[in-house]
Amino acid sequence: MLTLYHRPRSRSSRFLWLLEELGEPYEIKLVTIRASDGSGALDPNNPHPHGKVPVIVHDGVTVFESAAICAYLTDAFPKNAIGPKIGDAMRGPYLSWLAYYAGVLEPAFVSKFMKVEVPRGTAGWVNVEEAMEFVDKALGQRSFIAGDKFSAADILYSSSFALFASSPIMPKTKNVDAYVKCCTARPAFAKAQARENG
Ligand SMILES: N[C@@H](CCC(=O)N[C@@H](CS)C(=O)NCC(=O)O)C(=O)O
Repeated sequence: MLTLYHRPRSRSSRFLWLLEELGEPYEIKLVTIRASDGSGALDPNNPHPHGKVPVIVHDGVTVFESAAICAYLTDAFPKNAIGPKIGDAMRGPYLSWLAYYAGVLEPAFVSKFMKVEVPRGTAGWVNVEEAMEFVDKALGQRSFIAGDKFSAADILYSSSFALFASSPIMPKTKNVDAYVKCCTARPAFAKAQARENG
């Protein structure tokens, strides 16, 4: 049994997309979360340690943090090859890009959103401009973020870039635009949108 704890239009939405890509049966449990405007509330039914989403429970095992959920699910459900297996040359890049998302890219975006300057040499991440220059270069060299094959890492990156498409926070580039269009044209993206509300 595989359960996604989900709040519509939040970071858990991209896991509907991943689950649709995997083609495995799953159930959605809608939960409430605390919103930045002070509304919302912790949900006692949510197993996440901080009451956040996403979190999944698979056969009694709880997994939280987006990058960890990607790695866990693509390892557990390899049928549709959405994540490279151990031994695949793309495995190292895949894990690197998953960790880079959580440890560098999200903190870079949040820093800019919060108008906090990223201290060079002290923070474990860099500013958005430097991170996006790296991402843009990578996407200029290959079709997807970790190689020439679509993976769960692309769900994290393309869904975030789609979200920031009209925001001044994100530097815009042709490579990123084309990448977002290509990833979100996948049938699983549309299927996930249809399940957004549970
Ligand atoms: N690092 C976490 C972030 C999860 C997160 O912050 N989710 C937001 C929704 S977009 C949330 O649940 N916020 C409610 C709260 O912070 O209490 C991940 O990527 O899984």
